[in-house]
Amino acid sequence: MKLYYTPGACSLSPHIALREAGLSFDLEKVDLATKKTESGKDFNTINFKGYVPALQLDDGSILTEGPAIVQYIADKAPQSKLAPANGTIERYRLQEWLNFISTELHKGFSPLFNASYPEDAKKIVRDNLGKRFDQLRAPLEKGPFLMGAQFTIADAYLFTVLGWGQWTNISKWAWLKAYHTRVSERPHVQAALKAEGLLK
Ligand SMILES: N[C@@H](CCC(=O)N[C@@H](CS)C(=O)NCC(=O)O)C(=O)O
Repeated sequence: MKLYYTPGACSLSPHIALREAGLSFDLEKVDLATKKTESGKDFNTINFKGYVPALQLDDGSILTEGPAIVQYIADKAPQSKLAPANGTIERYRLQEWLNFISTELHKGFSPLFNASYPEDAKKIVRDNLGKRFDQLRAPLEKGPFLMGAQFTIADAYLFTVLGWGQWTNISKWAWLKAYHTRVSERPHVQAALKAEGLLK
């Protein structure tokens, strides 16, 4: 498999999942500004949507959309317990979290990355994100992970999104800060951050 990624972007979530799952994979960096990959390919021909993450499977086909990719990875390595078994209520609980992170947090952040978005509108965006961060207090204080004792792909995704703290300063939310530190200390998370050049 090969993961197309951009350092620190939402592709960090499947990158962490691949390492936590113990699967072998290659990485190829994508420059989102030019849509060129590090080997010189036009990324739009790999993912017509033009965004990371994109996972090239062993048969050469491409899987996109972070929540689908991380579930594929987890199901390739069931012994890693990165996702509860398909068909169980716990699996739907996991999907409930993936959807929350994707639609309420990940896409909630997007306007903050947009230089042409007006500053007063960005304040509303930050306030909305803040409400979602408040709602994470109970599950994260209970923790240690989103779904309890077991680290799952939802944690890889939430950790990734919370890493965009330069836009919101998550340290104002003690439970987010503690959780982010807890996840960042995992050896496979450290390895992913190093491989993306985000850690020395
Ligand atoms: N719906 C997609 C969104 C992916 C996405 O937002 N990727 C961002 C990085 S975090 C990106 O590559 N943006 C560049 C672009 O859209 O041109 C998913 O969940 O995988």
